[in-house]
Parts: sequence; structure tokens; C-alpha cells
Amino acid sequence: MLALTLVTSDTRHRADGPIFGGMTVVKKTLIAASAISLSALMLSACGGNSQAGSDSGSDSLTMGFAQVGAESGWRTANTKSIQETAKADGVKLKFTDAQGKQENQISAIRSYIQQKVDVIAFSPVVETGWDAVLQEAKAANIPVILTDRAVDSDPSLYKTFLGSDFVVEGTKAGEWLVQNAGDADTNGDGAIDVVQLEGTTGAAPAIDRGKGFADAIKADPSIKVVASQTGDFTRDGGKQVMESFLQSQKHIDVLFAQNDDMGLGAIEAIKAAGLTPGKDVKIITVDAVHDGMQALADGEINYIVECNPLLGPQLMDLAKKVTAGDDVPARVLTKETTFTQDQAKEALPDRQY
Ligand code: GYE
Repeated sequence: MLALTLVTSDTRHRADGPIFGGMTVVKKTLIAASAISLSALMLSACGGNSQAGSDSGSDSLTMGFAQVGAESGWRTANTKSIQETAKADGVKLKFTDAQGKQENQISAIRSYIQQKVDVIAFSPVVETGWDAVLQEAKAANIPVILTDRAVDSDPSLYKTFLGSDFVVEGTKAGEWLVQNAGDADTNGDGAIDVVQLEGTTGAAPAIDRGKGFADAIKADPSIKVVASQTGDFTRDGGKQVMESFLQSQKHIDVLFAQNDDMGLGAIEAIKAAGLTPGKDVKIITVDAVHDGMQALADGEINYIVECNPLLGPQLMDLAKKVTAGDDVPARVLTKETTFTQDQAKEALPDRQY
């Protein structure tokens, strides 16, 4: 269910230019080649590893990772997955928590360039504004891997993007609502009034989940988004914005929260207003982290679209490959599912996060 899939159909074999520049090409290639054969030798001396090629150099691989922050349960699970896998794989991890600020991520990446790490990975807080720092990494011949969120920069500036298809996630949320429109009209007036809690403004998952959802609900003209505002992917944000929605809207049939945490915050606001979440207001969220799944099993959320945060294993694998000069797919998608209330009850005992 949580297995990760390599999408090879859109693999681009980009001419990324020389990995090592100018006069030093031959020398560095030789050093790299002998490092690879040395570690391959070490691996075979240690009992062998059939994938010595892609594992080469992992003993000494240093990765600089610039994380968004700690805004949600999803992010906590994502950070844990990256840290634990790096440790298990012998990857030296330099980790920064950018506290939700793009400028902090950019300075972390610049410091990784200065420290000459082998590979840089980051989860870009917003889509825009990365060209300059990505060009600096490229000029320093340090490969970059995007994890979780996309950027609008030229794809030649990074090696690959590992993460979910957020448009598909939004579409799944919208399609469920279309299919359950009858139940969702909680005051029976024939109109399904939806409020939306958006993620961080300018972030790929906020833009794309919004897009997917909006397109899917077009299938039923009685469904309308009557108010939409950012709750910044946090519980607190979700709670505050939901309070203001409850004051400004005559009636709310449905809440679409672009992540579990905002949905959980909104549940507090809905209860405080004397309404029953999951009944008076139907709730759809995205992520399927533990607290969200619990609320779904308890009947307070109606449907969750999964977004898998366990990107560590796939990230370390890609890091080894790009530093060994191997080709990797331009896009690596995570495989995800959806949960109804009954499915949440079944899945909860085995959830890892
Ligand atoms: O859905 C949200 C988090 O980028 C997919 O960021 C991630 C999103 C996730 O804060 O909970």
C-alpha cells in the first residue's frame, strides 16, 4: 500500500553537462573512478553487494537536507523517515529546519554548497524563487534532488523530483464529494456549500490540490466553494480560519482541508460552535497521518486522501545513484491510496505514522 513506484515513462535523459568542469575533468574523473572501484572492492570484501554500482561511495556520502519546518504531522513523519534512513544507510546527513521560511532554506543550501557536500536535497516551501541558488549548486557540480514539493525552475537545474502527485490528490478529494453529494447536503437546500482550507500560499501541494479539487467538483454544479483561505498547513491556522468561516457563512455543508492538521484544528472550531464534525459539516482532508486517521475512524472526518511522507528510502537510493553518475528518472512518484471511515478503522493498527 505504501510502496514507492519508479515512474520510468517520463524519464528524460538530460544532457546535464559535465559533472566535473573544465581542466579538472580528467583528474576528477579518475579520482571518482578509483573511489567507485575502491568502494566496490570494499563492498565485495565485506561479503558483497550485488548493486555495488549504485551503492558505491555510500559509506562517505554527505547529504545536505533543507527541510521546510515542522508545521504538520506529515512533516514530522517525513523528517523522521529521512533521518532514520540516512543513519541506516550510512549517509552523513546535514539537516536544517527552515522554520517555514524560504530565505532560511536558501541560506542552508548555500552553506551546503560552501561545505562541498556530495548531494543536496530539499523540500521547497514555495514553488518560485529558486533559480539563483539552483544555478549556484549546478556551478559547484553538486547534484540537487527535490523531495516532496516541486519548483517552477528549469528541470535541468535539478536531477529528479521525488514526491506525490498533488493534483491527483485534490482530484480524489473532489471525486469523493461528487459521489457522495447526496449525503453532503447537510441542510438539504439543494446546494452544497464548501469551504476550503488551503495550504501554504505558493506551495506546490496547495496550488495543485486546489486545482485538482476545483476541476473534479465541476462535475456537479450544486457543489460550490463559497470561501477559501490559507491555514498554512497548521492546526492553529486551520482552527482560526474555520472560526472565521463559521462566523461569515450562513451555512457550511463541507470542509475541504488540504491537510489533516488544518482539518483537526477546524474540528475544534466546529465543536466550539456547537456543531458536530463529520455530521453537520462533512470533512475531507489530505495526508492520512495518525491523528487524522483516528479522527476519521471516530467519525469526525469523512474521507482522507493519503499523501505518503516516508520518502527516506527512495531519497537515499536516488542520492547514491546521482552521486555515482547513474541516470535517474526525472520524476519519481509515491504510490498512495484513500481512506473511508471503515477503511481507517482497519488500517489504523498497522499505520507507521
Ligand atoms: O500535505 C502537509 C505538509 O508538502 C506534502 O506539507 C507536503 C505537505 C503535507 O505540511 O501536511
